[in-house]
Amino acid sequence: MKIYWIPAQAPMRVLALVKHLGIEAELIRIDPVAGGLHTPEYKALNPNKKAPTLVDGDVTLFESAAIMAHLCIKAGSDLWPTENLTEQVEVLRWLTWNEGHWVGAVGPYYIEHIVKKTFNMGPPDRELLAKSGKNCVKYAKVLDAHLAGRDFVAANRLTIADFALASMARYWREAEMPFEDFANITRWLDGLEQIPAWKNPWPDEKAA
Ligand SMILES: N[C@@H](CCC(=O)N[C@@H](CS)C(=O)NCC(=O)O)C(=O)O
Repeated sequence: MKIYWIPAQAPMRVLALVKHLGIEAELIRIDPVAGGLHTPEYKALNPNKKAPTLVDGDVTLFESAAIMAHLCIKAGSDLWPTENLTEQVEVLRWLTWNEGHWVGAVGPYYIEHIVKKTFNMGPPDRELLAKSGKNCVKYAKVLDAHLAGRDFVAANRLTIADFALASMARYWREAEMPFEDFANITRWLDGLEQIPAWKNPWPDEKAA
């Protein structure tokens, strides 16, 4: 099994899961700055020219949520529930909410503060961020209310929905996301940091 990754939040979710479940995979780091996502070979695997991508025998997948589900099924892990379909629908709801709302809410902060720093793309656009607060707060209210009395997003235990929703939000302090009034979100994020594979999702240097 091969997993193509770059040091960014969507591949990070998948790498954390690989580590957490102890899955054997060849982890292939791509250099996006050197055009690694735009080669004909890579585009044949992922026409979006994004990471992550998984190749497992005849199966080639893009989209981190689908890749995480595939990995759980392979490893027999209920981080993607396959026995209890009510739980599966609950996880699916939050994965969908993530792509439909949450990524758009926290994404500007993540991109301006974290992506730009990682890839030497200059300072954050503070004008853009000033316009992003309202949308971020709108959806943070939804998530914070849901997390009241809960340690995890779905099914009362760790699922791939937690890794999906937390992958940008975990940087909330350095990315200046307006979460000060959302104690349930910050408690949930701090709780996830206790999971070793989440705290350090990246492959060892020699494997990277
Ligand atoms: N919804 C996709 C997002 C994939 C995505 O946007 N990947 C980013 C990294 S987080 C990427 O490859 N960016 C490189 C680029 O746009 O050049 C997923 O979950 O896999």
